Amino acid sequence: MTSAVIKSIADHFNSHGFVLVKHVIPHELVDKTLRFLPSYIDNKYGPNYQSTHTDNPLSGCGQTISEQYFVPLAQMLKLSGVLDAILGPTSFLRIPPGCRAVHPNHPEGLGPAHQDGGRLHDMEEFVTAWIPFVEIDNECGGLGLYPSLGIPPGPIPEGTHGIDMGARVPKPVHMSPGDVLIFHKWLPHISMPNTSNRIRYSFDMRFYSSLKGGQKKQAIDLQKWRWVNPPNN
Ligand SMILES: O=C(O)CCC(=O)C(=O)O
Repeated sequence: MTSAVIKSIADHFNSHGFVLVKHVIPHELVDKTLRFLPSYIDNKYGPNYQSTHTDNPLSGCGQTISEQYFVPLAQMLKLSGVLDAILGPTSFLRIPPGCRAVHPNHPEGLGPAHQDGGRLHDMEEFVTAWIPFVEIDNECGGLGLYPSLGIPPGPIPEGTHGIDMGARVPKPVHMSPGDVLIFHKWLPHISMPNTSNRIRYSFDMRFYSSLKGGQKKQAIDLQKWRWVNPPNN
């Protein structure tokens, strides 16, 4: 990626609170993940498994098994220069990344409108990277964004039905495997229904610049490529 492309990606993120980065994950990595995830999830949960917003199939997967699937994806993003341009010297990946399998006829997706920053209280500045492994179109759903709100400077109150968006319609983001959607921690978004006949496999990764005391999860140091614990844990 040239520095002009990286700058335009960062400019889009800064003015809209999100950016879609096309073709950043090589197809070999997408294919490798797709060879693993469906059988792993079937074996762990059975064929009728429905993701929820709070479970995570990669938890308990074992460091060496799971690492070989998500570390190369994080590496591609880090080495592209995009994360550093958006977040500053991006140094850590929260572990484990979210992992989703949203089945057909999941009419409400995984949950209502929310901000990641309003849910992950132990983290300060971070961005979320949403990485699908299947084609994301109107039927398969993916994430719906509310950029019309601008980037709110902090949490919008969230009730049991999420953030009240009134009559606002979420902006769908169409993506192909290999694309990555990066968004600000305060950007409201919603998990869209999957009305296709395909299972929607995706990862969501959180990247941040510094490791603070009080963070609950382990991280991968993206400079040294090793697992680290937050201080005082
Ligand atoms: O993958 C999805 O459908 C929802 C993911 C999401 O909302 C999130 O990562 O915050």
